[in-house]
Amino acid sequence: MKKISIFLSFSLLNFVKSSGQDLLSPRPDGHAPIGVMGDHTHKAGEWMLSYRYMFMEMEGNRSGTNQLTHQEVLNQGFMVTPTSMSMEMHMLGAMYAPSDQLTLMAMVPFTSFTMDHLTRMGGMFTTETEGLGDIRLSSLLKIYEDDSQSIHLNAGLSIPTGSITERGNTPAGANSKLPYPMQLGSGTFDLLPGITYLTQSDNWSWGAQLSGTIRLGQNDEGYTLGDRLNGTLWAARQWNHWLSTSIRIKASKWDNIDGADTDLNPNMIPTANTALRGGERIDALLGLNIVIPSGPLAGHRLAVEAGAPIYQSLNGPQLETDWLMTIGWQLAW
Ligand SMILES: [Cu+2]
Repeated sequence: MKKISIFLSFSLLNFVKSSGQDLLSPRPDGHAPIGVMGDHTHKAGEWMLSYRYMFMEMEGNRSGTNQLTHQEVLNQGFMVTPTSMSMEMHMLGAMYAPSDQLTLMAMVPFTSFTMDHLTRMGGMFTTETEGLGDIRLSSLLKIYEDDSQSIHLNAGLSIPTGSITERGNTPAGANSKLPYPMQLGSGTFDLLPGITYLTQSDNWSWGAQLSGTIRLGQNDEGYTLGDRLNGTLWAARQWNHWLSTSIRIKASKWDNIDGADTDLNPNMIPTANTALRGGERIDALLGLNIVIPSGPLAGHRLAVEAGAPIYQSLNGPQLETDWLMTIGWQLAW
C-alpha cells in the first residue's frame, strides 16, 4: 500500500512536472508573438539564441489625436517640420536558464533611423543615424507555475551603450547635433521591471505582460528621456504542431523629456522640443509563429508580427506611427 502511494505521488509529480514543461514546449504558440520580449522562461540548462528585425514607419504629424498638415506645423513657429521617419532595428538575443526558476537574457540592438524634413522655404532634407543601441540585460524569475499557467517577473537593466551625440548635416549647419528621436540610446541606465502571465489550453494560449522603463538620473547631454509604461494582451491559436496565429493589443504611454540638450534649439523643429515627446498609443497586431517540424532545421522557430495603431494621442506636433513589424528567428537547445 505504501509502495503504491509512493508510486502514485511520484507519477503525479512527474505529471505536474511534464505538463508544466509543456507550457513552454515546442508548441508554436509556446512563445508569445515575436514582438513581445521576455515572454517566456527556459528550463534549467537550456540556451536560446534569437534574431529580430524590427521596422516602424511614421509619416505625418499629430497633436493630441488630430492630424496636422506640414503647413500647420510650420505655422506654429517652427523653421522645419519632420515629414516622415523610418526606424529599423536588428536585435540579437541570448537566453540561458541556470535553474527552472531563473532565466537570464541579453539583447543587443543595432538601430538605424532615417528622417525626412520640410523647411519653411520649401526645401527638403534627410538625416540618418545608425549604430549600436542600448544593450539590455534581464532576469526572468518564475514565481508561479501549475499545469496550465505561469507567472514570471521581469527585472532588466538597460545599459547606455547607444550614442546620444549623433550629428548630421541640416540647414542649421553642417555636422550639427541631431534632435532627440535620432539619437541611438537614452544615455542613462534604465530599469526595466515587468510581470508576465501565460496560460494555455489544448489549442489556445493567452498571455499578458505589464512592463516599464524607468530612467535613472540624467545623461551627459543634460536630459532624461521620459519613462515608459507598456501593457500587452494576446491570444494565439495553434492549428497544428508547427503553426500558430495570434492577435495582440499593446498599449504604451511615455513621458516628455526632462532637462534639455543645450545644443538643440527647441524653436527650430518640434523634434528638438522636450515638451513635444510624450504620448500614448494602442496598437493592434497580427502574428504567425512557426516551429520547423522536420529536416535539418527542425526545432528552429520563425515568426512574424505586424500591426498598426488603433489609437494614438501625442504631445505634438509629433510624428505619428503608421505601422510596425517584427520578423524573428529563435533556436533553443
Ligand atoms: Cu527563449
